Amino acid sequence: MNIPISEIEKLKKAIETADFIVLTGHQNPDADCVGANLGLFHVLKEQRKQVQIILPNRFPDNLKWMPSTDQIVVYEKDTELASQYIQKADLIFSIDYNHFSRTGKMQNALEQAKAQKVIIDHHPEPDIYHITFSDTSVSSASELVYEVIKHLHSESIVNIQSAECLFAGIMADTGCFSYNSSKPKTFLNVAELLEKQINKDYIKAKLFDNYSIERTRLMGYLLSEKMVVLPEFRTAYIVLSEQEKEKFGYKIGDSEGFVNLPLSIENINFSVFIMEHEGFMKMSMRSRGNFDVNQFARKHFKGGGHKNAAGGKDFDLKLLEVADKLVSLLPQYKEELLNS
Ligand SMILES: [Mn+2]
Repeated sequence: MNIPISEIEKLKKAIETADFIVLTGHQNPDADCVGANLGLFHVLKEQRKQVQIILPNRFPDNLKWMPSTDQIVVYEKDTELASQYIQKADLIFSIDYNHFSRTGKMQNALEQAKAQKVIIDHHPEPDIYHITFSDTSVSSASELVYEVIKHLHSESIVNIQSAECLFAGIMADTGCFSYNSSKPKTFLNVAELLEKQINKDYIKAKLFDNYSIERTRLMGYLLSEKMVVLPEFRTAYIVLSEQEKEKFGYKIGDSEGFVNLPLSIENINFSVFIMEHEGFMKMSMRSRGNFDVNQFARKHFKGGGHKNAAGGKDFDLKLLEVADKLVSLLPQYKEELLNS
């Protein structure tokens, strides 16, 4: 794991001298993002630091159980207050994202802030920060935060609240330890978090067995009526319209995980989920093996992410046109898709 000691020394000093610290996450924060932020938050609190988490927009309801989520400020909701905190901060962390543009409307405020800026992230090609912890091979931002904390202090400073949040982040970003989790180190770290007496089964249930009836019915509908499988490209995709979202009482976060479903089909290496979302088309992509969806999303759909998990968007095309564009691109990747 890439934890440069020089960066640890810089961060140690920066935390010591900072009077006010702001932690931030990306737009549409997920469990890893919220868990990593809170994991660090609880440790900094333990050190009696003044610290505030600011997220660009609201996080899914099934993360509310994490200790101290009630203290998170949402920029979209409390813009004035959030801006004041950002201006006042001596130290700002970018956690689980690689560029301020990933924070939506918060971007400007962050760019103009006078604070020293630290990144702790596992996405490729991070922007330039004062202090950098970037490792694409790590399971999750939460695990990277845990490693940074251990290098700054020792694991003894991690309290149960912090451990619960970090564990949740790792569990979520690895799909319950099914991907991004082949390294023994991840399991060693998880073992240490379990030593803190966290309730693993409770966290698993909160993250994965906490869906609404509507979401479960929507999933059934998408799989039976909407999934298009293209065996010749080892690809499958699903499109979801605004109208269908309404019909199934869609709530923010409901589509979380849908993109993974087609990958459970034998020989499917590439899965895409396309959804109408607030006037544009939002895409999620997943792949198995060598097919690089980060490159694919960057090149064709104004997006990016990781090699096997990425997102994209389109502001011009209609829902079915995005699907057509996707299908039209597949022949040039045929070789890669078949050998992925
Ligand atoms: Mn993450």
